[in-house]
Amino acid sequence: MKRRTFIQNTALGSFGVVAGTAVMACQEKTSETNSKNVLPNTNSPLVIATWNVPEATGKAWEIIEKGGTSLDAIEQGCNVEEANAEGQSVGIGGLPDRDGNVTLDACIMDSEGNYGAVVYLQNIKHPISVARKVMENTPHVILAGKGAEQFALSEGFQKENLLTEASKKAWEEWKIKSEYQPIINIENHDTIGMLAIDKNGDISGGCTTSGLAYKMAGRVGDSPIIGSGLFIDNEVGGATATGLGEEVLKTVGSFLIVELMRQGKSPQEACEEAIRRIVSKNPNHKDFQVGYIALNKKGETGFYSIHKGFSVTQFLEGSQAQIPSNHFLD
Ligand code: SD4
Repeated sequence: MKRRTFIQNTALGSFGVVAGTAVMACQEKTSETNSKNVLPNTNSPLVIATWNVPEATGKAWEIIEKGGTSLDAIEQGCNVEEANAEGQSVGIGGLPDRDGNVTLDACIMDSEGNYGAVVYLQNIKHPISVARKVMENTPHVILAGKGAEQFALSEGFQKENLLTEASKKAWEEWKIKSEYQPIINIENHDTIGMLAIDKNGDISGGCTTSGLAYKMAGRVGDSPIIGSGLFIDNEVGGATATGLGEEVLKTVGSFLIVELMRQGKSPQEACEEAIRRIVSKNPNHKDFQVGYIALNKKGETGFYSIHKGFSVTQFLEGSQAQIPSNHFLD
């Protein structure tokens, strides 16, 4: 999967929806708020993920189709992108922080409300799997840094160098250009946030990322933080985020979306409201991007971003995807 430009929001973008094997895209934009659900109400299993990730989403769908759990689907789906050395926002090949260290954040949440996360994990390419082990094998929910790495090694994960030649080169070029200033709004994004409903109707979700490229050492974004990068409530639905994590954290975006759905909003309406919340609180929103996806218990889905350029991949039975006419704010 090639890296895509996200934050440079004036670039030509498209909303792509992948359903089954059919890929569709749309560059239409309207200024009206879309209040209806624009993706199929399936009432059946599905997988939806941020960005154009048919391999990762397809892997998750394969597990769901065979009757596997949404939790296994999420983990194994995310693993696909984490192992892809060409993807520079997730797992191996992720762009490093400004000191040249690749540090990974991830979390996973199941239908029973269990949650596990790792933050600032180095040298292990599958943070989502380590997050699952934190959830299942420890009394804690988050492990960070060295402790997370030691735990991963004790669970049998292999230590490896995650900085690929391509990412090292990109970092070296960035150093010359930026003179070590953390320029937060120029980075590209491809964080994988994934939500799935299995044949039992149970919802799980995951989020995995190398975070903002060239971030300050020690910086943690929204992706591994419950309620911000991801939230699941099996009675209601789930939501996950991509984009400038600081803005998602400040508005606890994924939790907000799930709570709005609990109050009766559709996933689409809830995503739009969460984006408006960010925009209304931040006059600089022209300079950054945030995108959300959500699904509810009925299998309705929604997605929305501040700017165009965001895309979504969805797998469900058959290939009946509808293209939204308004899935970004400006
Ligand atoms: C972060 N939200 O660390 C992540 C970055 C991201 O696609 O979404 N990249 O802030």
